Amino acid sequence: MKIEVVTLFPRMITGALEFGIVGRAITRGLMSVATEDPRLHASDAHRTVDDRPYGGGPGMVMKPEPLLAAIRAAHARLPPGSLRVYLSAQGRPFGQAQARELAALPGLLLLAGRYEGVDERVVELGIDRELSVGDYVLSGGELPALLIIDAVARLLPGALGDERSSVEDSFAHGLLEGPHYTRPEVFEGRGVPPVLLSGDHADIRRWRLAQAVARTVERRPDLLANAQLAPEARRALNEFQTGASSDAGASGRTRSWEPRSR
Ligand code: 4G3
Repeated sequence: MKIEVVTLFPRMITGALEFGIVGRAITRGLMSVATEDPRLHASDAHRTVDDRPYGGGPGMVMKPEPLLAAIRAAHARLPPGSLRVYLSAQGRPFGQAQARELAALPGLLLLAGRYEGVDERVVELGIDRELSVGDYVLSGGELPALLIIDAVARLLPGALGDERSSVEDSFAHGLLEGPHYTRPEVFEGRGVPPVLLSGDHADIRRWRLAQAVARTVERRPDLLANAQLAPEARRALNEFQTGASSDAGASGRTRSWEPRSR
């Protein structure tokens, strides 16, 4: 997959992509990331990329000519069928489903804005989709662009290596992940749930699913409203809900192997 990022700070993008799974995906040739700096398309002596907003008000707006020129230069390097995405807090929410959709594309252009935003005519003329990575305001679209690159990279076939698979991940099943443990068996006086030491793999699977369900109910009940749960996860949820609601107490029955709620 080919990715282009249009940004006034190219090194914010390239510097962050050298590491971990994303870095390996690039060195393995599964993905390429290039940048295009709108400042290189500014025609005046001062290389101006911003201007004051029509109608007044605070802050500056990215001016249209150098920005659209940068988008077109980057888009011309991408294969047909590529998508041009603008990151802003006004966009539709980016989630795992969107990540899967983007990972299936041959190419992706990400526009990272600065200042108060970009001239709206650039969005009309040069952008296919406006996405938000969450309900908060950042000083630029570079971190959202990196976040999307990361979420997409780990879905590319071969990116996680043979031993791991993104289908095991949080959200792949529509549930949060449960807790993880490694050695030592006792750490600062705290043990590991005995079931994980039992060697009974069917039991371990059921326990992990129950943990994932309990955590999702507690922390992200909104996920369960839309979740496409596998039959065995659906069964675990029903068990949790009947078990939890038929009992007194604020958060249902406490099982000995469940960590205390935080
Ligand atoms: C454009 C994205 C860019 C307009 C970008 C701000 C938050 C998100 C920017 C604008 C951003 C997000 C740069 N902040 N939630 N800041 O995805 O108003």
